[in-house]
Amino acid sequence: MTIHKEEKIWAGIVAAMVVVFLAALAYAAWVIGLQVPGGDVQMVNPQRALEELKPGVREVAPGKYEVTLIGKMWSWFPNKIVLKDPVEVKFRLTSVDVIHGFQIVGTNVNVMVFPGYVAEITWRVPPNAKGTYLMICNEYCGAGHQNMYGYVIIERSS
Ligand SMILES: [Cu+2]
Repeated sequence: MTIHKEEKIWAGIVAAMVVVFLAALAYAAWVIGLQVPGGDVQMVNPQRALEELKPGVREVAPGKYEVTLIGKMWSWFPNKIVLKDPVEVKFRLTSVDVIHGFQIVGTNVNVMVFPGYVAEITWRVPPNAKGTYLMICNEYCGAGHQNMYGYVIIERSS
C-alpha cells in the first residue's frame, strides 16, 4: 500500500487544523477566561422569587451596580432602571412563570431567563452609552409578549 503525496498533504492540513482548534480552545479557556455556564448557578423557588430576590437597583460601589430583575408574564420588575454614571452593571434575573429572554436593545446584554434559576450577566457599560435604552423580552412567552418591555436610562454627570 502506498500513501500518495496528496494524502500526506491533506493529513498534514487536518492535523494542523486540530492543533489550531485546540490552541484556540486553550486560549479561550485560560487566557480570556471563557467558561460554559453552569456549576454555581443559584436556584430559587419561582413562587417565592419576588420576596427572596428583592428586585431593584443597588449601587454596590461608585459606578458599579447590581440589578435584580424578575420576569413575569408580561412585564419586567422593575421595568424602569435608572443608572447614574454606570461603569459595570451586574444583572441577576429570574422568572416566576415561563421562560423569558432579557435583552437590552443595541447592547450585548442578552440572556435567557428560566424559572427556578438565577441568570447572571455583567455589562461593562461603554463610556459613551447615554440616554434611554429599550429592554425587551425576546423569548415568546404568551399572548402579551409584545407588551413585555421596559427602559434602562443612563444618566451622565459630565
Ligand atoms: Cu417574556
